[in-house]
Amino acid sequence: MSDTSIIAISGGSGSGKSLFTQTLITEILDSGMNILVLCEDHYYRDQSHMTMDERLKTNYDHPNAFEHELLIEHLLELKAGRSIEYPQYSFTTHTRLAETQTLEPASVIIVEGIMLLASPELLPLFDIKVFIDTPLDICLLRRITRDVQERGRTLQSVTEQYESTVKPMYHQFVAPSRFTADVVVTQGGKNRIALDVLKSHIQQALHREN
Ligand code: UZR
Ligand code: MG
Repeated sequence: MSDTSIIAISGGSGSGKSLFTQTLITEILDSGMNILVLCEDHYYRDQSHMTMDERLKTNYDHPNAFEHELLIEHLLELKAGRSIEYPQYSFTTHTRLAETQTLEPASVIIVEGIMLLASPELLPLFDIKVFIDTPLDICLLRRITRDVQERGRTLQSVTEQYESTVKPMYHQFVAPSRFTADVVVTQGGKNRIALDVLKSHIQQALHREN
């Protein structure tokens, strides 16, 4: 399984990375292909040894918040044709759950997350680097809705986090990482042309395997 294609999809929080990835995957799976998606979010460091107060002060928008060493190890394992134990992370307790999910290798792997292209040690692993380029005000609006509905946050906590870490770290790490990308996508999951280009690239990679 040395011909594994790894595609990184990055961009700010709320930029539409997950939607773009899901749209791509759904369309490819419809055509019966075998493809695996990993989310960088699952690799947030476990903080069970900290108090809740300390956990709330963690900067989750910094590359060091992620256990990228483990993500690298997992990508290499999958490339070597071996399964991995995919970590599960809780955004409510800010800790890793005890159970993991066993994931089997696939010839195309999509990884999505905010710091993928801002971490030089990860870059050599990616065959295609995609950056979802969405204006920050749109990211914020999406993030408010999502964090309140899906991640159990209050409007006040979302606003505070946004000002203290999300926005400054976006400018420090995420926005400059755009320049390492092979493809920059505007309009997120609504960009039909970008979806089609990536889809046909993935389908070619899958056909080469067979
Ligand atoms: P996406 N995050 C949390 O709010 N709590 C955690 O325990 C871990 C992460 C947030 C993080 C980042 N930041 O902006 C976002 N803050 O999750 C990344 N503040 O997730 O790319 O899915 O938006
Ligand atoms: Mg997401």
